[in-house]
Amino acid sequence: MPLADVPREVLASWRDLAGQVARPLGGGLINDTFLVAGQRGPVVVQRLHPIFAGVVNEDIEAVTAHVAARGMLTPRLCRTDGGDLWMEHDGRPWRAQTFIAGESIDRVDSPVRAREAASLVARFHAATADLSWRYRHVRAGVHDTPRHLAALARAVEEQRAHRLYDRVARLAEELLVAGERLPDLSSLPLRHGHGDLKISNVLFDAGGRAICLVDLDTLGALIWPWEMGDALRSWGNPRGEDVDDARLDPAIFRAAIEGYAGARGPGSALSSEERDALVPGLATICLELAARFLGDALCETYFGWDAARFPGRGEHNLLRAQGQASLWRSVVSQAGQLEAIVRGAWSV
Ligand code: GN1
Ligand code: MG
Repeated sequence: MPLADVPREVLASWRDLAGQVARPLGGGLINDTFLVAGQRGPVVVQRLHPIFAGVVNEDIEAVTAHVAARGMLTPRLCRTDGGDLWMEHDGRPWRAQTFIAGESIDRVDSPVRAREAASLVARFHAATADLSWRYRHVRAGVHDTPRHLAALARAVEEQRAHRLYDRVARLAEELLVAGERLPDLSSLPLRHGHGDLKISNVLFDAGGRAICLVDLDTLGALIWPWEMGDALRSWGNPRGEDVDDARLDPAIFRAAIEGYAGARGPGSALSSEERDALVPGLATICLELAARFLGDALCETYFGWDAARFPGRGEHNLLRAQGQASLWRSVVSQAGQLEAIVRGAWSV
């Protein structure tokens, strides 16, 4: 259950926040997020979802300190009065971060927007290319697609009495069959990445410039096609995640790729193997997220949902799964054209 308020014992850990007013903030599906009117300005306070251990904040501190030193705008952790990066309350980690005023959007409304986001991400990747850091919080199997597909197969096997079973099982069969032909990208190098570059995690200023990345719990070492595939499945889908019929817009895709290639800069070159894996990686991420939503349509334990619009968590996640599955079909059917865009962007 999302929390409605920040417990007073939590706020008491920061002198600046003690006794101040908190209000819920943002549309993330995982953590509970609040904006607190600190005495020295607004601060974002979050209770982390159980999948994240408090030690993830050491990773956030290392990466944000590194990119801030290179002149990038980024949220920074606010240490508690005791000097810690987070505190524990009722067995759950809480933390405070500086608030950056900016606009968070759920859907990309134009190619220009995608170009902007991509250019910021390219600068972030360039800024972290020389960071030497071993991540303390490693979420095993984040993009282990076979593992996510196996979890879906298990849910279908175990939840035959579920009210949505027939609709879930039909789509699951299609995804599981496609999942038998996944590309093998295991030889590609790991790079520092954000890990969850959906468009709502990119803040824009009033003039439409992308100014910083937020939602940093997924920072980690991952292959570039997962990082950018996850970005593009969000940015390239102007209809968003709450529709049953999405498609990948090639004009937005092109703008993002060209924006990224143009801003990446020297000294952090990508190999042709990494670039060639981008479109297969994008298709795989769409399939994977479809499988994750679909499994949760039966299990009803993980993704947040909108009780005002759906009768249950299962119904919302089934719709999301249908949306990501249609996006995956759209990517597969346009793969040749998308691959040509990637080749073109790096050949100029
Ligand atoms: C979740 O928490 P949020 O909204 O940033 C999820 C991502 C999914 C995304 C789909 C830790 O992200 O993997 O791509 O929903 N985060 C986690 O909207 O599972
Ligand atoms: Mg996230």
